[in-house]
Amino acid sequence: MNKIILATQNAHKLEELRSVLPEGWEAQTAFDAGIRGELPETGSTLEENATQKAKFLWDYCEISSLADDSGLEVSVLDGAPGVYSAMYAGPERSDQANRSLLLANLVGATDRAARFRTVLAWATAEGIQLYEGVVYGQIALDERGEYGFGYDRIFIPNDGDGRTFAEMLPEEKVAMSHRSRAVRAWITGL
Ligand code: ITT
Repeated sequence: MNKIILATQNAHKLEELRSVLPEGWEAQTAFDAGIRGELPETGSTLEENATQKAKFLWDYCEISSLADDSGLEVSVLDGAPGVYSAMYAGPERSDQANRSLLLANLVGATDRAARFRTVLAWATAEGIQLYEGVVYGQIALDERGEYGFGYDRIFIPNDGDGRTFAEMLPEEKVAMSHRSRAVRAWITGL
């Protein structure tokens, strides 16, 4: 059994990451490793934040650690909310407020192209490796669906059938998501 720590405190991300981990890998959370506060996340890029979180856990317990930092990048907003996706509408980090603000900022926009991007940082005794996963899509006109979290109710992947991520079963989202693509890149690099 390979023991690793998933350096994320977002329960939805943990569930999605766990569902695509290879056989024989046992994943603990930062909480399991004894971390009670927030993991450091003060960078201005997904790469910096993922690196900070993974390195913090490696330095704390010297167990290989995998951190996920993700964001939604909207073309007409020059890549916003991007690295600030979790607190787009303010420090309360409300998924509902974030989605409402994004839809309000896109009223009348004909170009609704966006992409979800995940950066995984893998911290081991050898240092830090970064892996990326991207999924291209469109921002819906309204919220649709009940599954998922964050911006899933307003993101329609181009590779799908017109449903938002939140209208897909969890396994359907995972089959094409930014996060699972990044995990596949990590597995290939092991
Ligand atoms: P950790 O730092 O503990 O991993 P977090 O929620 O702070 O958790 P991020 O800094 O990566 O995670 O924030 C990314 C935000 O982007 C997250 O709060 C969601 O609103 C959104 N997001 C990320 N992945 C998503 C996905 O697969 N579907 C929908 N929204 C997503």
